[in-house]
Amino acid sequence: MEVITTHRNVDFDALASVFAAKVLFPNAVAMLPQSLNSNVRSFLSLHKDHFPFVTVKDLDLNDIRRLIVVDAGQWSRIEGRESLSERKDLELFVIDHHAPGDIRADPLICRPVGAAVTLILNKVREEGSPPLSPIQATLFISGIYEDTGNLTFPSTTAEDARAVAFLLDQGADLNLVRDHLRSAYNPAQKEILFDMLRDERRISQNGYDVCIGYRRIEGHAPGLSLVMDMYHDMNGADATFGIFVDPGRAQVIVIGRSRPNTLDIGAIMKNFGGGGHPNAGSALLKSWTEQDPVQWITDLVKAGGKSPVQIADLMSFPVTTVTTGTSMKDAALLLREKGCTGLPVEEYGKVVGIISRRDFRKARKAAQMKSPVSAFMSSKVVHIRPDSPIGHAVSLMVNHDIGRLPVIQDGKLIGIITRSDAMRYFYDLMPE
Ligand SMILES: [Mn+2]
Repeated sequence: MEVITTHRNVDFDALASVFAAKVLFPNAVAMLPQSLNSNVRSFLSLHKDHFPFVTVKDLDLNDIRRLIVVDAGQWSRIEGRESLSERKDLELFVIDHHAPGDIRADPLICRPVGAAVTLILNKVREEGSPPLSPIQATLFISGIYEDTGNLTFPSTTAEDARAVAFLLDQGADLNLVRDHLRSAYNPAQKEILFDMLRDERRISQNGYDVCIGYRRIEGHAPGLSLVMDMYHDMNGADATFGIFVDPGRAQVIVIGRSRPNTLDIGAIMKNFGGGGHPNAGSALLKSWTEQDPVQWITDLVKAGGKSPVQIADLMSFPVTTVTTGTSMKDAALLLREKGCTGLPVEEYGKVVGIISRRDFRKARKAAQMKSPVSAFMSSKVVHIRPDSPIGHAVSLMVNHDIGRLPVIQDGKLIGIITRSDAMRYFYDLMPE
């Protein structure tokens, strides 16, 4: 028997991948784990006839000759792995878009695209399979939209967009997609969210603002990842962790979210046998000994947080400065000569102001150009430390509407970082 399966807590990409794989392997049986995300569960209750499936309980796993695993590469995520992972005679085929896991398969298709179903649809197109039904196309496009945040997550590739175009050609219905992906937000989730907001802890780690929510749960608590999405949106931190402790089952679920270019959540979760993407991930821990959650996350971030690019790596130095007594005219000449848009103003070796192009507009009269820069400079100096992450520089510039930040260490000016330095970093325009 040929069986297609996927990871526990089936989401739309996993479900779409299973049924797209069924286009490639029409004789295979779709076997879904018993834990389904709530929106997938409601989708299936309506579409059972179009997408028939079995569970582990319906099959004798020894009858499986060939196992096709989609959207997962790790045995720990597969239901029935106890009897499947040790089988020597089992033919394995994996199609996945996560970092390679421990399922040794041949063939193995594993590339970092936004959604696993994209990889399968590539094969479907290559093989020139018969046209998809609009119902299939709608399910498959839901998988791509969910895993790529409607093609906005940084993990999205041109391949994902091409797969979307292909599915729209096949009649995918975007009105239905919105409906499928709308998550049920029930009173239990609301209660968890409110408790977490009331009792949140914040730490600063590796230069990042990290928010930690901690809550006890009892038994199965569906929709925690939705709770975490909302919690992360609301608390505005660089990274957010939710620690959900279930004393009855002696297990802990850790879910993380982060803003782009901050902490790599997937890498952190991997240290704990979990996984995910740079901006979202989770892990299930089977042992928990009442540690202080804040300390625990601090250690976890320290151990798994990729050392971020720091201001010191991007700043320019040495910095051209003027003193408070420099005339506006001389400062203007210096600006033009250096081709920059602003200069720090120093007095006795300390930065006391910034004079920028904007300030020169205020001093249009010729007489005013003879005044010292101290008359026109802005003396509110927002500065940054060299070991801060680049994300902090960007939020300071945006919040204060400024284009440059002096980099100050031990009271001394050691560099300057500008908006264009930050842009260069974000758009990968680093000079070779
Ligand atoms: Mn996926």
